[in-house]
Amino acid sequence: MTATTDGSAGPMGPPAAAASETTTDTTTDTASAATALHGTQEAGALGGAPQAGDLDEAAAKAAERSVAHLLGRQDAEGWWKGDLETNVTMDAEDLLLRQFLGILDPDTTRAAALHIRGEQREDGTWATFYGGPGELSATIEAYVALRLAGDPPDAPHMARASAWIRARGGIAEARVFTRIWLALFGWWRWDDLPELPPELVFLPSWFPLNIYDFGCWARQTIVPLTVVSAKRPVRPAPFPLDELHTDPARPNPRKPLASAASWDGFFQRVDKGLHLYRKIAPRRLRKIAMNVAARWIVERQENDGCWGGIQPPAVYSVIALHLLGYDLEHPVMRAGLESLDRFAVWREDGARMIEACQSPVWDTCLATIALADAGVRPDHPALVRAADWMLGEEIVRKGDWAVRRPGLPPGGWAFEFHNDNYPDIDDTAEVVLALRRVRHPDPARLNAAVARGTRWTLGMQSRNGAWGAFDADNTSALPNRLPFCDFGEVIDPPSADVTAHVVEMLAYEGRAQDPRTRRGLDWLLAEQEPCGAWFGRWGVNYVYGTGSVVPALTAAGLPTAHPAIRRAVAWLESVQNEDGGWGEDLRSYRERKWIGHGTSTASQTAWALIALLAAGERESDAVRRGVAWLVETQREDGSWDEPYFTGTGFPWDFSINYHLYRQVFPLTALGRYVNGEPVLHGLEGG
Ligand code: R01
Repeated sequence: MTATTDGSAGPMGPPAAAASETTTDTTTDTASAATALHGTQEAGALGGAPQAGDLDEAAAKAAERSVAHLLGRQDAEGWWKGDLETNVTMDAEDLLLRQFLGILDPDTTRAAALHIRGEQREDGTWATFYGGPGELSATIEAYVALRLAGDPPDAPHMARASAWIRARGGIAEARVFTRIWLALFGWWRWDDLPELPPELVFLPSWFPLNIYDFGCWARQTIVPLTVVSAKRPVRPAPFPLDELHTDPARPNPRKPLASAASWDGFFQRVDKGLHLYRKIAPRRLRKIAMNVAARWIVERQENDGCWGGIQPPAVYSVIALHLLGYDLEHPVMRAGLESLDRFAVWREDGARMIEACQSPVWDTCLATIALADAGVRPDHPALVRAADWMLGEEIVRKGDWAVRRPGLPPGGWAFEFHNDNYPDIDDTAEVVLALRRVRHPDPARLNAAVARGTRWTLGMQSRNGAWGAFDADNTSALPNRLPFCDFGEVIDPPSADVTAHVVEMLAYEGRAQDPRTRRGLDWLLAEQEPCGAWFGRWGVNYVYGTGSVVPALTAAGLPTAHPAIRRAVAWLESVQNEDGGWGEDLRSYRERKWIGHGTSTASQTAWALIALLAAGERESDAVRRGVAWLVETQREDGSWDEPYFTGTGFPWDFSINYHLYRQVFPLTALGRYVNGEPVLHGLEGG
């Protein structure tokens, strides 16, 4: 298949001037160069140190193949979506939910168990990312799910898992979420879990620890869990779980309290107080609180029945509403349960994987940018369809973000198909950048959407001059201190990667000199690590942060000779692998020695290249070797493999393998290598 199958005159535009100076044949556009090459050189056949001309041709051909692959994966409606792979706690909790509601069916159980079994490793454990260490909570949840599917505890794979779990301290050492799931079936005592009182919903938005001090994903999880925590439901256990305790006679060992002078010790004592309060809490007050929580939840249900487009809040919301008397036939519950089915991905072998959420908006803006970088014409039907679809996804009403920015008019994009209450700044910035790469037949419509998105983004700037993902000024240190919050990230403070995407977008919108852009830029410069890299909050890790920030700095007008950019270039070159690629292991979130280091991956190699190209390093040895790595590892069909997780949900605790990252980022890197840095066609004559 080629990129021209739609019958248009050909997708590739003329190369940017910057690139034509450096390619061997300045008169040949990338499409004809790639076509001329077609079939003459196999990927991986470069061998040795590539000659500049050979490499340029091979890169153009690799980009061409990648374009064809990506165009072939676009949905007829205009969007792209890769699988969003996380870990088996999603699948286990889905089964436990169905067991709890009494709707677990054999087919679902068998298909989920097939997936869970396939993810188990030799030592009996499950990890939360490819190649990662065994993780206790995930291993417990996966084990329980397989027991629900009928796997006997003495089967070798089950015995290996339970022995490992006991050696790690058993259920008592698992995270709070895991113990809540077990408490629902009497496998753990509710009294030995931190309290989460529903009266929390009464706290006004200026009071410490009110629900708007939590990141939106945690907020949507916590509100339903206050109801569950107050109700303390216990369903009959389908089997005992003694084998997951170190000492089944003493299943809930008490842990010593931390010093009263420490924050941990302070909140542990508050939690003890809340356990007492539970016994004396006025019944009527609790009831009103739970009704407020129920209304809060129901008001936030999306049109498709889910909550926030992500699976965990949907699961807990369904449980909470059920506990408050919504039966399974209630329209809210029916829609909620149907939405849960839509998180399932069915494999050819009959296995069923649950996605934590779906990434169509994010994948579509990144694919649009990549295709444009590769030289696909701005009025190509695929790009126009993508832009049409993105324009239709604009969110034009207020959401939870308006609690902190009440006067700000709406106009942003969320990550998922259905998440109108939680547009995010990262998606909005990248969608604007993507829309500007398309020559749309209705430029006034596109310009108006971009103007609203830009205004909303500027309004969401935090006090420190930078941007978080979903909210402004979501920086309270208190939520992470709660004994309840022992997993993941529960606040949404500004990060370098999101701020960089915003600064890049504002610069391309002609606002590089706006004082708000300059504050973001200053914040970024101050955030650079002594080694020259930036931390990656939503991608792994310093390679993602640095790959995001450097193009923003140059877009905002910093000269490539600026010391910050030179230090970033030096850092990237210092961590390049022998094979020419870049890789950074997820363990870099825990262990300094992994910072910048790990097996080369397509997306991380691309991030490094995108930064180096923005920094003017096109002719460097590092870039040549990196581009050669991408060319050599490309598959016949124009795609790349990437078992490693390079996306971050919560640093260390929750990692994501975005299955489209391996296609879109290498294409952007190759495209910019071949054609030069982006040129914004959409701004002409708009
Ligand atoms: C989760 C959980 O499953 C989850 C799922 C998705 C996200 C956050 C942000 C974005 C948008 C997309 C997805 N961008 C900023 C990212 C860009 C790369 C977060 C969490 C797990 C446990 C709990 C997510 Br508790 C709550 C939610």
